[in-house]
Amino acid sequence: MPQSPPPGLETLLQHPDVLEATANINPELRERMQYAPPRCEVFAFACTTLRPAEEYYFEVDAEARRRLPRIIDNKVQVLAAAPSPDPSFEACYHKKRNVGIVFSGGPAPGGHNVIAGLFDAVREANPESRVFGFLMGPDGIVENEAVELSAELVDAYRNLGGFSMIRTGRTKIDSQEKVALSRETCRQLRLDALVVVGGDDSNTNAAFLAEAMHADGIQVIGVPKTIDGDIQVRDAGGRSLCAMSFGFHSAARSFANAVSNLCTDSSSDVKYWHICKVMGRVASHLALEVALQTHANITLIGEDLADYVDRSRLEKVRGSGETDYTAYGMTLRHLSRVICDGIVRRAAAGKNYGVAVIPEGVLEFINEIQVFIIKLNTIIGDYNTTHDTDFHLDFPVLEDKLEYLRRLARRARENEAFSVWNTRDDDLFNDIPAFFQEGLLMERDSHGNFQFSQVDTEKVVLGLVKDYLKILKEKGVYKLGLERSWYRKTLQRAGLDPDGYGPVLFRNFDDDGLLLVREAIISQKTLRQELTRAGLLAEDAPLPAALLKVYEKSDPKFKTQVHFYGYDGRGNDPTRFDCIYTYNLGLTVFSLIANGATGQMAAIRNLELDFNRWEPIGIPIAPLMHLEERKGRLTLVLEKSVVDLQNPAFLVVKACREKWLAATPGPDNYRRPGPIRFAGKSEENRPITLVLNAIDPRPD
Ligand code: FBP
Repeated sequence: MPQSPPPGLETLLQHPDVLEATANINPELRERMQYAPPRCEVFAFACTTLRPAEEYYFEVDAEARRRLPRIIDNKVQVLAAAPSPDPSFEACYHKKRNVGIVFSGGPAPGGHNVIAGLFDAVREANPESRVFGFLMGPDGIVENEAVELSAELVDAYRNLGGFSMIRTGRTKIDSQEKVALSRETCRQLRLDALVVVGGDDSNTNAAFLAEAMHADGIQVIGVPKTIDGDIQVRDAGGRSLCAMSFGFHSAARSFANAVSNLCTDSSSDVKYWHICKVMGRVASHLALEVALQTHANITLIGEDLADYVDRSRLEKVRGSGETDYTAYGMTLRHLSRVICDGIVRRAAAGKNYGVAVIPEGVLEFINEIQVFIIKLNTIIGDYNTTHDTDFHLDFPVLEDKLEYLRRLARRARENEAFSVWNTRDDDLFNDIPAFFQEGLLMERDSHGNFQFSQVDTEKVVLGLVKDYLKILKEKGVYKLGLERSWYRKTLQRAGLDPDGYGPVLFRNFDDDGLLLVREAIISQKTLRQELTRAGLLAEDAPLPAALLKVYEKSDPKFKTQVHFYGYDGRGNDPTRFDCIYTYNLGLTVFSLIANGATGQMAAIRNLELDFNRWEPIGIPIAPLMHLEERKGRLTLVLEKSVVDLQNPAFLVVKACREKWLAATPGPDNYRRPGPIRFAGKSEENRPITLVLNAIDPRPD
């Protein structure tokens, strides 16, 4: 029987405070949505023109020239004001247009403002123009699923994170059939232009669509989106054209706030190492920015690990005329040693806690994993082509996949010419845990990328770290440093002489600093042996409780908490930097369209400088493409930018490593960036990476 509501409930629900408290929109959100981002100077004019910037040049890939002949010779274009345009130009600029826009790939904060900027510019140029949003990513183009954007809809998402207005997807328009369907959609909607907001792969797609739709007169413009920050464009002369994709700053700030909170917790509770994996499929830009924002104790940078040289190995073969190639690049074993070194040193300084940041894509930079990824890509790609089927459908469970690999290894034994997967590969692969095998064999995304976000990278790394710490414990190396005053007090309370026992218990009793128990003492048994040998304990006497307490305190327990920061930061509302950046990208897109450009990516030059120096530009996409291995074959794609180890941002992090590790008694050097704020300055101005990379480190 339905129960009748308690008396007065209706009145309670209508109370203004209840209405305010339960509304979907709170005052902060309202303020955010009403914010009108400033416009770059050039947009003060009703018309803009494009000035080809001949000073920029690119090294064009021959395959890109062959496949993209209509757009390969595009130039960098700088937007300029057109204060008194001639009437025909003005008429064309303001003509009625239909423009379609699509989000492609993972969400990135600021995407809605690209739409808002474009929508405002389109409507200001001609109120009768229409903007369509394709639903669910590129599938919306292929299947003609679109919604016409109204002012109400656009207003409801201004300055808000996510891509929820029209949603997104990862479909790649990579077949003749999908291209034909996309052209048909554009024709049916009478589109003048299509805007693809996406990462490296989606901008690659945009270039191919621009080429395919050239004859139809449909312009295609790309927009550099990805939290990974790996769309950073320079010309062949090293001049920066796009310093950062949008969404990076907001995601990095969101991750940094969470990591910084863990630094606070960790240094309060002093019992956990927090292992934080942060997104970024391959490049470690996000981890680098998090390091700069938080000063976490350990931050791995994949690109740096790949650059590792084991000097001891080179030393061993010095003079023999041989080169030990295994000395170059990081192995999983080395990696665990690097992390353990930091953990052990902090423990010696009395800090058996800390925060380590691990980039999601770190394994891509580890020698043996990279080899596995490439080999498995080739095997899966070849299987699909040869059998015209799908490897993952044919071998749905791990055991079936492993059995297929075993068959390949047998084939390699029978036929030396077959080398893609040999017995050694199979043995090595069988040595890694099943969850990681599964991860490495997992289906690639539609663009052929290895899906690092699906792999428990932190678990792999942590497993190795735990194993090695166990060894270091057995060797007596991993010890917690003890306060001298605490040691004295503990022994004196028990009526024992601290100076008598000190030299037997500790390796540094006569020096300064925290006390470190001798390496030989790794158990109660060995403690007893040392005391007996020194004549401080009779053979059959019980261990004094105070000495046991000292030993136990010096024996660190490695307790961890594992975190993954990715999807949360991707869904954050944008920082003020990203709000302004993306709104101006939207305005830039319209200027490119109104000036007839196609195959260009909208960008803002000088992002690293103050807003009044930002310059909207168009960057040609085709000349940025190169051949890359995807699904086992070479594919033409936009080049990803990884962390440049010569750039100031990395050099600063490298130089501060020791300080931020803080393997000395005393406070840590954590930095608190705070949450993303919509008001206020500094943190929200721009990524620290950009600020540092804009510095010219050469002496005057
Ligand atoms: P984009 O390159 O499409 O912007 O996506 C980046 C990213 O967020 C990576 O950081 C992450 O590895 C991946 O997407 C996760 O993909 P999915 O959303 O398919 O889980």
